[in-house]
Amino acid sequence: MSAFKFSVGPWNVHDGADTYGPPVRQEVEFEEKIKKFAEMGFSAIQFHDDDAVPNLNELTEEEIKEEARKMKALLDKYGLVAEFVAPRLWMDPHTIDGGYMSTSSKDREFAMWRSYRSIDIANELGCDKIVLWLAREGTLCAESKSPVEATNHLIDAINKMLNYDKQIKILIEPKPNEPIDRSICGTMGHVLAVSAATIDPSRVGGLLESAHAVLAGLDPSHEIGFALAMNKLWGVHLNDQNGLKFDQDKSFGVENLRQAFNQIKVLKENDYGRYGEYVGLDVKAMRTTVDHDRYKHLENSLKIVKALEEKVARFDYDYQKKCVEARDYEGLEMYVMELLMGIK
Ligand code: XLS
Ligand code: MG
Repeated sequence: MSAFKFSVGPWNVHDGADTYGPPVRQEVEFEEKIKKFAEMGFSAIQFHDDDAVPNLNELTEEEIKEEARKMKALLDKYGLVAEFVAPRLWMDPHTIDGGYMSTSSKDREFAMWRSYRSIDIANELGCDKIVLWLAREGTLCAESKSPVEATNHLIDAINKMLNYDKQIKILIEPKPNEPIDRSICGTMGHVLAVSAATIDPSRVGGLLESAHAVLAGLDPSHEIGFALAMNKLWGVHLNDQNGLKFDQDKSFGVENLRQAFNQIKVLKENDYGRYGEYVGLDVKAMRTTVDHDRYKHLENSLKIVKALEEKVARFDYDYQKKCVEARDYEGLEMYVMELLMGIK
């Protein structure tokens, strides 16, 4: 039994196309995906605005709300809820050079239109969280934008969202690079500084994705811990990453089990989820995965989270204390390794 409630995004089951090659699996219908997610034990769905309302650029504001209501009915059918809505600005031809930080005022207006629509969709879906993964917010050519202006554009954009809806909460999902070269908001520290600079810091927090922290050269459990200490950890995307390369979104724990253990440990020690927060997965199947295994990476990630929850429950805090008192960190480290290897 897990202490957590789990969430997943429909993009976590995908056709396997990447920058270098075409699809390798059949796409599955949205309804089939969420039916399977419910069977697997997920209780919430993460949405991009256009996952919830496809082709929303072509629709009026009323039509968008109407479509979102249909999506809500579909979620109800499977006993699922929406965790958040994220404007998918990086995919749009209007925001090739970013949205909120674009040098074009037209693009910035478009980014706000999509953000307001995301808030409308969230309201129809019955959730109060907007996630900003700031994929193209930063520079490809360092001299093309002022980092000062770009940061202020982001703060302005968040203030406008906070004004548009007095209940909505904004969760920034930091990432240091990719697809952008130099991001403006790369770590939890950046997120909290931006939060503090907005008109209502109490409604601006963070969502930590493990792989993004690794890409910033940081340990995800420390990023999680830092945000928890500030009461700003409102979401997590657990996954894994093999070093500093493209964002891999590997199954949770498959590259660095000790680091994965410490993420679960810090979440459990601090009773993460007590305000209804979800443990989200953001994992990709390998390109070689065959059609009928398309959910395996999700099943494996859930299994690993739950197995690590058990390891945390068995963690011997008395022994840890003794080791710390004796400064026997070699002993403590070996104890953790033995626990993870199943020797203890
Ligand atoms: C991509 C991001 C994305 C967000 C939601 O790297 O993690 O999946 O979680 O927009
Ligand atoms: Mg993510």
